[in-house]
Amino acid sequence: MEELISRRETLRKGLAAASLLALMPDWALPAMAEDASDVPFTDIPNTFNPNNPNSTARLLDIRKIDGPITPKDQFFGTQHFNKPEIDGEKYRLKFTGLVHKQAEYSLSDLRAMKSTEIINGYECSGNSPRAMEGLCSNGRFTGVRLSSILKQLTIDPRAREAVFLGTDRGPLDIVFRQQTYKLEQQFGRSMTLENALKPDVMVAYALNGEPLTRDQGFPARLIVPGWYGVANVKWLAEVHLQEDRYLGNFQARWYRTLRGVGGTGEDADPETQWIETEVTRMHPKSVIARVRKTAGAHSILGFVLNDGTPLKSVEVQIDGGAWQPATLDKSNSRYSWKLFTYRWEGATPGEHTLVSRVTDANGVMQPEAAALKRKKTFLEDNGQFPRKVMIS
Ligand SMILES: Nc1nc2c(c(=O)[nH]1)N[C@H]1C(S)=C(S)[C@@H](COP(=O)(O)O)O[C@H]1N2
Ligand SMILES: [Mo]
Repeated sequence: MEELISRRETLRKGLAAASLLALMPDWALPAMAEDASDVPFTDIPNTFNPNNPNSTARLLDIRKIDGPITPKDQFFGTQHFNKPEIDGEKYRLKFTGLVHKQAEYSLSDLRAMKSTEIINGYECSGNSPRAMEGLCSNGRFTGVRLSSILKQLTIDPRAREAVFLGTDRGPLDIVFRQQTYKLEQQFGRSMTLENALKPDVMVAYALNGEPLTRDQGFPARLIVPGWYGVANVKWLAEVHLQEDRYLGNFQARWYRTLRGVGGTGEDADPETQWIETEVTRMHPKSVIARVRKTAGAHSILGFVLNDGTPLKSVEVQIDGGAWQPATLDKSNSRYSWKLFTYRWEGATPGEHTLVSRVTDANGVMQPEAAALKRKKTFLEDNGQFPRKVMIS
């Protein structure tokens, strides 16, 4: 960071041309690049393979983050069923249910509408240290505001719920009491109409300025900034407005969290209440992604994911010492991931433990992993992630 600032200052003094300054990268990693080398993490299992050909998921190797935007060909990817191959010419996005004008749009119809862009960083709600926190990315999405389409169609005042159906489908076990029904199901998610009409929710057809790939939901997908990845329905086929709650498998069952609240934290404590909640907005999480050795010191780079609430602080702790403030990157925006750097002075040879924590403006602090003990189900793991590095 300091290097970058002084480089900018030199330029500022030496160059009258403000336009050249605008070309300077507006983020911190380039400062770490010159004569810098990666410090190895010792906490990564030998079996870790972000591009495992036997897995349907692709992870981002966070050690390779080298800019604010995840390149399109490194973007993480995951889904439950098949990845439908859709003909962009034949594609139609349908709007059904409680709208006065039912409608369908082709991809070129969508592209012809007034477009909007947002930088959105998100993670799968199953992301965790087990996946080396690689089920996340940060991209620039282009599309059409969902609210502007819906308003054109005139929403029936009875509508309360927006259901988003993908083109993908597959076999599911639907359990009802003692019965299991083996059924072919379409991927579906929902949210309240109020949430669906928030101005940042969009039907996106491009990532980083290029069409979505098949894996990324071609031709169009939903993007719900600040929410866990599952809200971002890919291969979007239909938006259906209804009055009642939608209780599809991926809404009511697979994406919920069971946790204890109240009491002292012991399972036996009668004060403990067990609550089950839907997976919606991202809980604040920070992750140390990369450590670089520079001429005078070491540079720690990490990212924060959250629901868009402004941040109060990101802090780094080394070997159990005092928490130190990290520097948030200039490239950060409301719904992007928030990159941070920390300049680590005087690192001694040997193994060290580095951990970060984020606190948002509402005072919500990323918990220690142990504090999540009463979260019984594995989704929404935003615990602090202590990393081990070897300094040579
Ligand atoms: N149609 C459809 N959309 C989907 C899914 C799916 O299975 N089907 N998976 C969701 C989940 S769980 C996640 S985390 C994100 C992943 O988005 P990405 O593959 O673009 O990274 O897609 C979401 N959208
Ligand atoms: Mo996910």
